[in-house]
Amino acid sequence: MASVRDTADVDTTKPSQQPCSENPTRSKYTFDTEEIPRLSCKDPLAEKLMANERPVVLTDTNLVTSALHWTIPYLQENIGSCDFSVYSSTNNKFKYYDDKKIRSNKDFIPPTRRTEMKFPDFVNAVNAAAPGKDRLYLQQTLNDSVGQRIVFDFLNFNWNWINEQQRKYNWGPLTSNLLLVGMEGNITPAHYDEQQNYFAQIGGYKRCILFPPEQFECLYPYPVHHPHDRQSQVDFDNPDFEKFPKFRNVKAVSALLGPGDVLYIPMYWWHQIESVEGHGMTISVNFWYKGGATTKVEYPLKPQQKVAVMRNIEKMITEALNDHQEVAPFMQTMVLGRYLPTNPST
Ligand code: QVW
Ligand code: ZN
Repeated sequence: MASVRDTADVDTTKPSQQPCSENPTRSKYTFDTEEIPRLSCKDPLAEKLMANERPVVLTDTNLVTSALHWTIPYLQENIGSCDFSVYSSTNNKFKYYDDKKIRSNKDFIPPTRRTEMKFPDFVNAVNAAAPGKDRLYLQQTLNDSVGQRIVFDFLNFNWNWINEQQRKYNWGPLTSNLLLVGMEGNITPAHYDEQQNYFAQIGGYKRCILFPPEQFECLYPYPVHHPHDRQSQVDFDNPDFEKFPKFRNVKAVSALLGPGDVLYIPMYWWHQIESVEGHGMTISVNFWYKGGATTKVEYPLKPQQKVAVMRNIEKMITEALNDHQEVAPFMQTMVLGRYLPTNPST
């Protein structure tokens, strides 16, 4: 359903900061959105934002300058004949699920299918795509089995800069670089990761919508044992406000990423990432790092630390009871009439 804001006037008095103009629809969603600052990585404000685990778009890191000549034909020519993980979806959403958690959730139907294919086969399948047909999204960890030209470009990423960030913010090791090649219109729905992320855009444009960890209650993540753990249960296109009333209170920050831009997605920050239509396929590489070890705990805990504590307690209860069905009544017994009124609706 169209909202009033869909037709909201765009302020034309200020020059647009955006590298490309999306269609006039300012927000197709039910919530308000503020722009994430776009700054030089040398700007003290950018450093302050990162030190405080706030998102920021860095425009001049040169992190992936060595890869800005990557196009679909260039990758096809040079990436080699190794297999790539490609997800297919019957709609535009690619909601992540944990294979390991399907066993104990027998009635779970995966919303996407994963296949392994060579890069040229992926390109052919993309070219054969049509309305009503499956969409595809390549999501493959970069490893040394790719062609030598790609390895060369990878080695010429601005490791100096990113290693310096890792040291400055006391992060753990780099765990992986995921290569993401997506069709226009593909959406990775809202979720949070338990890693720090420098998200680098190489080709095409992505709209990144973020929410801070304190909006946990408004975003209704699936139970920890569910294959969709860490994902929001809310369908942003058609939110069920009866089931998820606090989704009315969410407030987002967002950024439009173009080639060369790097978005810092702090650990535990919710993010939904959308490949913008009308600008071709999207190519991105992320840099996932383990969070820093907490040396001295200070109170009150930060919202993201509380999320971590909740996850651990939820896991302990689920494991101790050894039956998902028992978790809700157990937690009710623990709190109702003790920490909360007996009738949860009062
Ligand atoms: C996207 C993301 C990525 C989002 C997908 C990783 C599988 C992340 O980098 O570009 O579609 O969520 O954290
Ligand atoms: Zn993510």
